Amino acid sequence: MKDASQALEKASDIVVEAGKMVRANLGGRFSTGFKSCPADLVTEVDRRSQSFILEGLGKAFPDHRLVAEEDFTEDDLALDDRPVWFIDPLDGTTNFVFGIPICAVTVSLALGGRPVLGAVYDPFREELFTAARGSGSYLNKKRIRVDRTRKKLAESLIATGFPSSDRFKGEMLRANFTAIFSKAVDVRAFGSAALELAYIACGRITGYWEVCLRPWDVAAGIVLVEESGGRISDLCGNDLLLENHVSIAASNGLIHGELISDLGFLPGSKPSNK
Ligand code: 2AM
Ligand code: CA
Repeated sequence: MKDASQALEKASDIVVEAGKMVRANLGGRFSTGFKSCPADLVTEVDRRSQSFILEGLGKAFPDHRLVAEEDFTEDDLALDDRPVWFIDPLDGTTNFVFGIPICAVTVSLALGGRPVLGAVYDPFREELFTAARGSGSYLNKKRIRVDRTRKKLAESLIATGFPSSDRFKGEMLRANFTAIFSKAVDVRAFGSAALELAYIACGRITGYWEVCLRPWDVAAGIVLVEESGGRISDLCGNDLLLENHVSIAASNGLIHGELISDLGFLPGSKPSNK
């Protein structure tokens, strides 16, 4: 394998190029279909972006596995020791379909179920977020850090997301929304997990959680958050693995315990929204 900084540079070039194509198509005419259910959207732009990324990464890293959102099997997600790139060719597809310019292109390299580097590109703001283990996190090549000034949920801006598939809505509703909404300064749902994690990394939001995501939604963001001094865990505060479905909590580190405790996924916590 080429060294990490070369791999990150290649990944960055690829997401920026793919992102330009995504930007050029926002608000234009493109065909749209659905996957697991009518709310789970995919467009020809997702597929075009994916083809471009697969070709670029495939040429640069012929020995690596490539796992991409629009063309995977559950077996592709089994953890093994081979290097694997997780590819989300358009994160925020629902925003894109509705003409909302909040989307990203993201790729991340993982080893043994642990992401080691990643890039998230927001083509509408021309913001490129990059991180590699041990080398810090960057926004357009400037070092970024989580917001260490906010130490309590009551001072925090929290983000979350809502699953498109009905089968995950029960899991989403286990969260104690009442506790979070009543304590936090405010709550956002931007519709792109990759960008929400990048926003934690650069201090724009303080905490985030979401249930039943996929590895490509979060892999780059995990490195970004951890390399900028933040914390990542599952919804009970345990270490997170990039399994088939990923339920994630992320924060500046300082509010993490309070976020986990108030979310109410810990054994013995009572759901309050039913
Ligand atoms: P996507 O736009 O690439 O599909 C929004 O809350 C977040 O959830 C986005 O990152 C979105 O990624 C992701 N998401 C949407 N549908 C999903 C699904 N069926 N499985 C996993 N993640 C999904
Ligand atoms: Ca996607």
